[in-house]
Amino acid sequence: MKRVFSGVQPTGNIHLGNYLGALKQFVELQDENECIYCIVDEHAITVPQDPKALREHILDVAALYLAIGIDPKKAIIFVQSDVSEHAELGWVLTCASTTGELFRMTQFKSKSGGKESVGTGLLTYPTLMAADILLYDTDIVPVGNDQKQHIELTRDLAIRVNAKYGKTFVVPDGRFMKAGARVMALDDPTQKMSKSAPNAHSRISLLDDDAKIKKSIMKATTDLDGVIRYDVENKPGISNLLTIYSALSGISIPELEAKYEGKGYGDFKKDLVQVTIEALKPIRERYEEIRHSDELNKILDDGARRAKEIAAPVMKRVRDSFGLGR
Ligand code: ATP
Ligand code: LTN
Repeated sequence: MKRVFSGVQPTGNIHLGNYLGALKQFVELQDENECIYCIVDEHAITVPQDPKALREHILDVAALYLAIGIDPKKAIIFVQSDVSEHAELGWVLTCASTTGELFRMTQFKSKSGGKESVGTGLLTYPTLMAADILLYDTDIVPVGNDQKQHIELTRDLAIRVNAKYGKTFVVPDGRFMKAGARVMALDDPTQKMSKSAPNAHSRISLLDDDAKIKKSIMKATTDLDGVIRYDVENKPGISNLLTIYSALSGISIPELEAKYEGKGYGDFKKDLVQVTIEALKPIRERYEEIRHSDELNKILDDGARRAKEIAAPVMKRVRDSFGLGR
């Protein structure tokens, strides 16, 4: 059995990009592997958060994990700040990293772009992410494409520490979806779909109602030539919608191209609205059932306990390797 670890930030608006790029894999992997899924609240505070809203968003993500089909009997679901070893190993790995490699991260560059000074947490974000992963002797990390560089850094840090201090960490691999690893914004298919984009119609959140789903898809940016063909370079809007359609329905992109040959964007979009509504409705219904149940907190308490049982001995190994403490 392989150990799988991944995390999602509790920053609201979990969207189709998060689902198709990452969360769907979480469900697929849970039967054959030992899976650990984290709600990374310490990553969320790399940018200012309203404390009350953050607490709500933590439970929102936990409920969504269950609503999409993660089974707490199979997988561990827990909150990052419930296991103090994350922050502890984060510091150690910050010390094992260099400012050069952190300044090179494209996510840091885009989030700090143009500003003279930004929160330090934005820079050290990837060393905390490396800590999350390495703390569990993780083999596989299912994530979206945008996290590739962070996974590479995690591997570099693990290899560096192992070379210097003796075998301390398992070196993990990223796992990326074929369809859905990078879902683009509906209003601008050159940007990735994001939780924080100001235009709500740029994304479809997993909890959007049917009317919102319809409006966002019907408004989605396409092009003028009216042909339904996958061509990211020249037709990024339609290509993105084909990706979403394919990932949600299981129908391959060539099959979709054949199905819609000679038809217009209007017909295609109307069908995609239906496919999306049907995929998200059961998630929304299950979410409503669980979100305010007592069960949710019990699952997170149990998850934290089980996570800590794995993390504590690994952290002890790290302290021994580095010569920390007595
Ligand atoms: P966002 O950019 O939307 O604010 P994020 O990447 O900052 O999201 P998370 O919520 O932690 O933050 O992401 C959870 C998972 O979703 C990660 O594995 C990430 O790679 C994936 N993901 C995020 N956006 C997309 C996207 N547009 N397409 C595919 N996967 C994505
Ligand atoms: N950086 C990720 C979230 C994240 C994560 C992790 C993913 C934090 N820790 C550990 C996988 C493994 C993001 O922004 N999407």
